[in-house]
Amino acid sequence: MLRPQDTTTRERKNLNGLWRFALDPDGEGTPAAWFAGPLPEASEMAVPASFNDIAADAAVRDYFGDVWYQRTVWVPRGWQGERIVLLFESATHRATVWVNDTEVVSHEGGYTPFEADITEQVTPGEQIRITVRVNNTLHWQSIPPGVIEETPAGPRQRYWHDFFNYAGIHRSVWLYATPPAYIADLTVATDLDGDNGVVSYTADAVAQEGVRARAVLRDADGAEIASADGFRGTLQVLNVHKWAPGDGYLYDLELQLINEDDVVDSYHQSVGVRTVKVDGIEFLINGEPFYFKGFGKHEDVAVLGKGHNDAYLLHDFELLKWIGANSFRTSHYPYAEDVLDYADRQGIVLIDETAAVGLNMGLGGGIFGGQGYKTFSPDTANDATREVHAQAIRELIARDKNHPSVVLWSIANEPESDTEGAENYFRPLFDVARRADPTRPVGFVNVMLAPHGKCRVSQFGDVLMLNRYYGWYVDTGDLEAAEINWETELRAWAGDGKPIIITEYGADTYPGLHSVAAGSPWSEEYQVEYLDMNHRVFDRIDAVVGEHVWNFADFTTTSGIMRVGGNKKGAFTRDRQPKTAAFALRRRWRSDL
Ligand code: GCB
Repeated sequence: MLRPQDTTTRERKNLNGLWRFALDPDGEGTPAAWFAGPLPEASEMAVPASFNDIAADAAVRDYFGDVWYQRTVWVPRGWQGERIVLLFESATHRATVWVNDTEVVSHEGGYTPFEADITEQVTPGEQIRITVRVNNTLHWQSIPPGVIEETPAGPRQRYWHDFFNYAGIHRSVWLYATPPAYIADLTVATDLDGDNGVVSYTADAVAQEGVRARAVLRDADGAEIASADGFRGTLQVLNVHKWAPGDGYLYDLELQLINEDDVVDSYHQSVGVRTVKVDGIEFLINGEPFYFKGFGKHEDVAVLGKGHNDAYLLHDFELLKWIGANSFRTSHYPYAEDVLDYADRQGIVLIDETAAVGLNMGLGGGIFGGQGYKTFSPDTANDATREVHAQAIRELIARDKNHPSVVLWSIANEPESDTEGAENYFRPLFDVARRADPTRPVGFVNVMLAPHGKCRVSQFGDVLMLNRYYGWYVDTGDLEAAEINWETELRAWAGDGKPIIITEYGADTYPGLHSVAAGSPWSEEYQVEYLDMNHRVFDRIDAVVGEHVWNFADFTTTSGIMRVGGNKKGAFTRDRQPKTAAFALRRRWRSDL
């Protein structure tokens, strides 16, 4: 699936704005066919946004089940004879879509796009009604998982990940038109050959008889530098300007479908020419050792929840630049595609993660209240869950494969990984990722409960990604003990001979809480001492090739005795003001100051 764009042969219409909206707590909408007419008793809802925090109403905030979105739209009258498609960049966690009275598509998974060819359902120049049933319930066969538990006060949604279950239509919705013969997919891979670059491409087209393909590569100034004929080919880039961390130089690859001498479809793909390789304990970008400096982030802001917002996108990247970060992880789900496009242009490096988070009843019991479930079993995370997980990996890679910023796939965050069930669950998932993308390393993020010697899944990864909280969840307030214990564990991992990225380390910090007493958890001073201790350990171990502080900014979670208005491990507050630790990180990461 290609992202909609305007080209000489394509046109798109953005459907963001206010949609009609209704909760459906009694599940009436489907049997009563709410899609067949105006939504009954509808209010209005912003798209893109999470619906949870828009209303000042706990019943909306904590709602789970079906919600309905609806709007009408005029199909542009110039689209006669075109193929017309309706695309959602995401709907969390699943959706079914109707155009007028006809169901056109259903999709599982809250963070990847889906589309429907609606050419047969619409007439250019006429109005259509689009109705979407979004469902945000988490269960054992969803990624991420959850359960509905009966309580004396009624059913409650429980889940085991540490961020609020924001839901709704979080990203743009598009109506777009292509010619009937169209480019359906395009994959690029790049390599370096001395001073020159190599761009290989493969295109799929739904083509009419006699249509041929042509690829044209232009530099950032628009000058044509190479071209090739065919649905697959290789282009040489003399004296290539490489894509590199901090230098988001992009070429433009235009793929054309040509009938006789007419270009019948044209699609543009930006291309960053770079290589990624793991070699021993090194993580190489363009053959040079790369050290990850940055954060695990979240898509999480006031009012919008997980709704994409361009102003926050730019501001967050400005703060990354200010603090000297060169990378982040899309913890714990695929982010909006605008984020990846911008990272490409800014030369920010990404670890791209699926939404497989919370597959760990050890943590569920320990931190978020006793659950009494077994993670992997026929009744809990099972073969059907794994198939949903596999599909989530395929959809992530299909969407993000052409982004030079993405250098590593993370197929899960902190799953149970010290049992036979975990090993059997994960082994085939690594194969799924490698088949979908043979060009990038693959890993998963290991949890403290599965330390070196116990973890049975890290053997499958090209890179070790570790989340560790020595000095926070263990050795709380005792950074001397934490330093010894952390170094001991890390040295054991270093013995595996793979690069290690510390994908999380962090301490909750209440902004404005200060203490002159060393070792005072929650204070701004303790966050700095805690980070300093970690950095001393990392700097002593060669295999450590990266440090991602948890988290870039404070974020919303479910309520609980471990959380004070959310998770407070941000270097920045939720409204992006720096804590003392932000200045300390800036001093460590910015060599130019
Ligand atoms: C973790 C999780 C992350 C949590 C974090 C914490 O290990 O990966 O989702 O928010 O710990 O702060 O406890």
